[in-house]
Amino acid sequence: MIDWGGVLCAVRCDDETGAAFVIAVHSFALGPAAGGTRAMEYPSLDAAVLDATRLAEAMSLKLAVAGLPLGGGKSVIALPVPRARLDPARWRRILEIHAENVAAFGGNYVTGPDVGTTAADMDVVHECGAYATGRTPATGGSGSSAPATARGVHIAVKRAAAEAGFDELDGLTVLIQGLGAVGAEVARRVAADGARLIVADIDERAVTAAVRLGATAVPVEDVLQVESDLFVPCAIGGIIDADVAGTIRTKAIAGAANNVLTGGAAAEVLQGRGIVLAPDFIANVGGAVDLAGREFLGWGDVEVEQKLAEIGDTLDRVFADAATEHISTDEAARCLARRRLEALRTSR
Ligand code: NAD
Ligand code: PPY
Repeated sequence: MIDWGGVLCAVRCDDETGAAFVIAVHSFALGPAAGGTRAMEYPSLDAAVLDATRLAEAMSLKLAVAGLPLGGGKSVIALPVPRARLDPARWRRILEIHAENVAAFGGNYVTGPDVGTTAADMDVVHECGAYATGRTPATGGSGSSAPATARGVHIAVKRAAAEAGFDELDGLTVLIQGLGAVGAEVARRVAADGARLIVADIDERAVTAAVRLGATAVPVEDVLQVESDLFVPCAIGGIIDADVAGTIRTKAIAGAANNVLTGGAAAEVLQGRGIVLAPDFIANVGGAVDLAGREFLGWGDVEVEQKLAEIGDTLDRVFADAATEHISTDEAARCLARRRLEALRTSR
């Protein structure tokens, strides 16, 4: 059984395309549920369901901490083969079916891009009758959320560094896992701050671009053994369990990857070792702020940047609460999310 606590999880398996579709809604408490569409291969349907439910929960926490009037949701499309090997007609059909599923929620679940989907894919979902955020600007969407996410992660990296006793990033060794849309931009920003970059990505082209920025590349399988001042995970979740937390050689962790820890035990081990953890659902909220702020709340650049700046204050609050309560920063952040959710719910 999955220990979850969310509202509902819908699953559809399609023989024609070979894809399985999961939409998990963790909460409607603050409004319609929102969260992107992740499309990738999974070892099993159970693994896809588990990922969707955990990601939807992370969305609830993220949106509540940021005070955005939306619940948490997420879509997962478990692909029969890697996205790069799907022919365009089959991918189009997969998006059509996904749009049908999202539309069945009647506006109570809103999607957007995530790992494996793009703004152009959201155009297709929208055109097929389901509201999707993060469409291309040509079709009236707000475009990629990755730059805003990267700006927020950059703020979180600096605050986590400060909490670990570093006044600035200049001269620090920053290890970045994943140089995609978010990680590459974070890399540019921390390199501009004077940090020494160590990078890893399964995509050789992404690594080559970072090496041009002056980064040192390490093999992807070595990342969790490499020593750094700051570790910035921007690839996949579930990489830090209690064992890894016990051996990782860094002073602080702040990144974009959702659900970077496998659970609360890992957070406690990190806390016990004095490693600062900026909870991912605070550090990576920039994309949600950009999409939800612009498309639902009518925000422009000023409001988006103000909300991103709050990431630093929220982290300071979480670091202080964790110290006072003798709990991990992950637990302190979850408590803050619950308090803000309750306050928002009662003020509605
Ligand atoms: P992306 O797909 O553009 O980039 C991910 C990168 O990670 C790719 O370059 C990929 O090759 C690399 N990668 C995959 N597996 C790897 C591994 N084992 N080791 C090293 N590199 C690996 O995705 P993105 O938009 O940059 O998002 C990165 C992470 O941040 C994801 O976990 C995503 O869920 C999360 N996130 C993104 C946003 C956003 O606005 N894009 C918002 C919140 C959270
Ligand atoms: C994420 O932050 O992980 C998202 O999925 C962003 C998002 C927020 C609101 C609608 C769609 C996607």
